[in-house]
Amino acid sequence: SGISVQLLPLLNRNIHCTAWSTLQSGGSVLDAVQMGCARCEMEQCDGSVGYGGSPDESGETTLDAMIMNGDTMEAGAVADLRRIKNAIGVARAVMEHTDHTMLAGESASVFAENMGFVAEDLTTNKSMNIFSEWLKGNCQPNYRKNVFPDPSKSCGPYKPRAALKQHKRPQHANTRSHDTIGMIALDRDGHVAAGTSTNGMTHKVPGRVGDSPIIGAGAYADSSAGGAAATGDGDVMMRFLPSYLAVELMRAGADPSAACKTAISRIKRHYSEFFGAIICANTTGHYGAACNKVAGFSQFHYMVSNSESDTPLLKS
Ligand code: SD4
Repeated sequence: SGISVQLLPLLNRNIHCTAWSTLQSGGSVLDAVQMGCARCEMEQCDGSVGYGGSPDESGETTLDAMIMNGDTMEAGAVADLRRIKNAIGVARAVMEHTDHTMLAGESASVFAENMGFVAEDLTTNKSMNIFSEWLKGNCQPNYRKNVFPDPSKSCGPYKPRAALKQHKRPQHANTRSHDTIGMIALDRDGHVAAGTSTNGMTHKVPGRVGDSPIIGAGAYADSSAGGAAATGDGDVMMRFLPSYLAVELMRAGADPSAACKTAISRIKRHYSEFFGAIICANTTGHYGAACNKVAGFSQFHYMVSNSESDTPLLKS
């Protein structure tokens, strides 16, 4: 009864099954995307989704998320969301309860509280530890040394960036596998939805917003063409709207794999070493994926459930 495709930060079948079983039990494609992402938020997938991950330069975890309805082209997004764990839920509330598309920062949190979302501290012992190690100058073990050859330049000892006048201090994607959950769901009636949820980039400048909540960058859905979702080095990827591009290429007749490859190579033209991946699915339920293979990090995993098999197919 449709298809659910997702870029998963963790090889976690349960999260995948949450989206698929939502579809199977008659939920809408939007419900499937929301429930799948929300589960990841609660389980803190890989530390890159939900609370307790990717502390910023002040130690705080902030969340980005979006959801898009490919039938109506409505979308809802939150950026730099603070104190609320269920970012994808707030994104959906923005879509369904306001005339707006994106709310950001402190005011987004106030909106969420007014909508009944519980305000909680998003800091955990783990995120505090990542932060305090960084203050001391200890990099996380998974830094992309190949991309940032001098890791000492990109971690502590902490000095405010402004004082250093170093606004371009390199950021790091968390590269154990990849980050962010990105999902596409398509049902048998051809409804398409897509969404993302992430806690962004570790040690980001407070206020930094990544690609994930940007419509057309993190994800895109149009029931007349298909859906796409992307993950990786958001600061670079958002400049190319890869999800929008992939959907438009599928509309023009490209098969999903070719659409994904083109979206990735468009970014590579300018940033050959960027870290990122994209998944897409068209309205006939065909899907594809592509990533940029930077040395040492050549694998992205995604999972697919469709009516031929409701056992998630794991792909690299
Ligand atoms: C971001 N794309 O905020 C997200 C996080 C990520 O590898 O996927 N990092 O840039």
